[in-house]
Amino acid sequence: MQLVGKSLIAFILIVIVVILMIFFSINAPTQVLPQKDYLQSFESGHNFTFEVGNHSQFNVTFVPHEGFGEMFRLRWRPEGRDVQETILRLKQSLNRSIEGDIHLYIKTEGKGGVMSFFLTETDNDVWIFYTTIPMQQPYDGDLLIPLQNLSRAHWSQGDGNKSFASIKEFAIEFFSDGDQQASMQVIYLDDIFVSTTG
Ligand SMILES: [Ca+2]
Ligand SMILES: [Ca+2]
Repeated sequence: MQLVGKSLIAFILIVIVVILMIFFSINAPTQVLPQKDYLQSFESGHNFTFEVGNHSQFNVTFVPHEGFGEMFRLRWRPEGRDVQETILRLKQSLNRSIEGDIHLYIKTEGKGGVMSFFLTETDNDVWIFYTTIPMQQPYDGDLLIPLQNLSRAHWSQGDGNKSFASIKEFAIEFFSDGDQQASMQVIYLDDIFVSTTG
């Protein structure tokens, strides 16, 4: 009889726990994920233009990216010794404001060089972010580019005031120079977006 009583109590406790688990799973606060405001997902309209240095060769294809449709595959062969010779720049026209940090997916082999990302205002101020992080060693993931880390490029022609209210172009470039020599490598890009919390 005592055993039956203990089993009953155990059963009732289990029922209570299960009811509580169901209750809290239904009422759990939904996580607020950042929304992706895409600049480029490489799904359609591959509307990039390229600028290429004299000693830079490249080949572009689009390949499957599991869960993300297609991605941009760049085979880059920089043979010169300075920025002007080796640069490979992808540019895309925009007509919009940018109101959050930039994210992009990048996968590299880590064979050197420098990467930069920049936004050009309609007044021709250029705001740029340089990094060697995905270039110095193999990288596979999201790269965050905080808007506040963009600084004015020396070739800017605008009023010098930083404003992202009217952006006419974004660009991503890779180059090799004396300090950060790059060799032939394959780089993948995808999922270029502005994060918003709306
Ligand atoms: Ca994609
Ligand atoms: Ca400006």
